[in-house]
Amino acid sequence: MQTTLAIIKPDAADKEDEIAWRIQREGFSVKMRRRITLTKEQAGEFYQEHVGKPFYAELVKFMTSGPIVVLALQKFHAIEEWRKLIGPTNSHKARETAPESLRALYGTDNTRNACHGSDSPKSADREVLFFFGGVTSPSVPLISPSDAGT
Ligand code: DGI
Repeated sequence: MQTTLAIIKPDAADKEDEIAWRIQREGFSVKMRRRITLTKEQAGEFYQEHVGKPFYAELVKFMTSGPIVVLALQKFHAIEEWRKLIGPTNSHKARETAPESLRALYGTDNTRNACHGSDSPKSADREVLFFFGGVTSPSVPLISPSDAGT
C-alpha cells in the first residue's frame, strides 16, 4: 500500500462530493481529510519548488482564493494511480487526452486545474507531513472508504 497527498483545489472544492464518489469508485481509501484555506505563506511553502517561475504568483493567488480539501489517499501504487486519475496539468490538454480525468471534468486551464497529486514517494512523504504532521498522527480522525464523502 502507498499513500499520496491529494488536494481538491479552490475551483473544485464545491464538487467535493462528486470527486469523493469517484475516489471511492477508483478504489482509494481516504486515510485523512482536512478542509482549510491556505495563507500566502503556506501556499508559497507548499509550492517552494516553483519559486521564481513565471506562474508562481498566479499559482499562490489561486491556491489562497478559497477553501481546499486535502486528502491522504491510500491504494496500491497510489501516487501513480492518483496522477493518472487527475490527468495532465493543463485542463485543456486533459480534455483532449484524458476526458474522464478530474482535471478535464472540473478544471479550466493551466492554473485552475481542480486537483493536485504528489509526483513521487519523496514528495508524498513531504506533503503528507506538511498537512497532517505524519500519517500516524493520532489527532486526525481516520475515514474509511464508506464515509469518504462526509
Ligand atoms: O504536478 P502538477 O500539479 O501537474 O504540476 P507542477 O507540479 O509542475 O505544477 C504545480 C502547479 O503549478 C500546477 O498544478 C499548475 C501550476 N503550473 C505548472 N506549470 C504551469 C502552471 N501554471 C501555469 N499558468 N503555467 C504553467 O506552465
